[in-house]
Amino acid sequence: MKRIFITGALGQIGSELVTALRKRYGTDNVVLSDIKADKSEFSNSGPFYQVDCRDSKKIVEIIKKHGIDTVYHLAALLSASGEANPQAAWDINVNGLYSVLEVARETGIAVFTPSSIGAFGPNTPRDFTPQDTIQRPTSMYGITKVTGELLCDYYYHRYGVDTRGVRYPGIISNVKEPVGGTTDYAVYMYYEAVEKGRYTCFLKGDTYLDMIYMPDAIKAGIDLMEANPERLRHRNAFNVTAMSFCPEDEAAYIRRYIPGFEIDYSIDPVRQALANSWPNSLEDYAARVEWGWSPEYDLDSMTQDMLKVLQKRKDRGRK
Ligand code: NAD
Ligand code: AKB
Repeated sequence: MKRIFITGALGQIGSELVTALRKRYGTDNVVLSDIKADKSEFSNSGPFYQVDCRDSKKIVEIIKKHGIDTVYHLAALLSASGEANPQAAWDINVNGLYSVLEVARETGIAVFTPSSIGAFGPNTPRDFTPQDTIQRPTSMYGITKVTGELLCDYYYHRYGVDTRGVRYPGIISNVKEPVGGTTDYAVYMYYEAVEKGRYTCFLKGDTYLDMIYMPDAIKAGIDLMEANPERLRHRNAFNVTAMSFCPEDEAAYIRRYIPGFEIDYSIDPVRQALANSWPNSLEDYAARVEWGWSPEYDLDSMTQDMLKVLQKRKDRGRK
């Protein structure tokens, strides 16, 4: 039975990963942490620590106290927040990961770290972007993600730390709304479709990006950490994807179920520039071959599920 520690547990991914890991390994075997205080539904339902991921001394204490063997390191600033405050993005994303890797070196725990499609840049091949290719990102977020990928490789090769990770595309979910990302539009569009029947999008209608539905993103994180290490040739920064679409495509799929849905555009130049520098679509062959990655949801099945969940929540709110 694994004993798991999560940093950034109150964020978009953490809020759903916690539930999946607790179901699998038991509530007391999943220890949560975040820099924020826990006012979520997780309060009083298992161990939680309010701690900065850069505080390696405190994290070592927690790891030892709970006999932790695996950390999911999710604490980070996302792309648009990173452009608003590049110094903080470097400090949290790079020094936070460095602190967690040092803890892993000292205590022998395994580390899962998500990279991102943001680790690619304008010189990267845009379509079916290969696993191993040019990475010259132009955003601070991307720079921290490439640095993180290299640091994780280094700690594995130099110190034998069991580092593993994926490059997530934009993640679409319905538990915790995303904050500070570029792909967030794809989540907000579903929320606003159900609430108002219309959405003003901050990316141009023909901006293609890779996306994945949260259940598949969670599955990727858990399956990779449970994979046979002997099969892993890459270990860190596996490309994973489920679908590639643009805002116009998403709107068209929403109209299949909400026929009157309308979209218009008010472009945010910062997030548009970030999106323009990222791939249109990824190739995820290495993840499929090395640990059996395969997503369940495509744009249609994800759209149906998102709208169903959000509509149910809205109807409950009316009662
Ligand atoms: P999020 O912003 O929703 O959550 C991050 C959490 O980290 C927040 O709860 C925040 O309070 C916490 N945090 C921030 N600074 C901290 C610090 N110094 N110490 C401890 N906690 C701190 O992010 P997310 O969407 O859950 O993303 C998690 C990871 O996945 C990040 O590395 C992100 O780059 C990566 N990723 C996310 C997506 C996506 O679409 N959500 C896509 C690709 C990669
Ligand atoms: C963002 O848009 O910043 C994230 C990501 C793709 O890394 N969702």
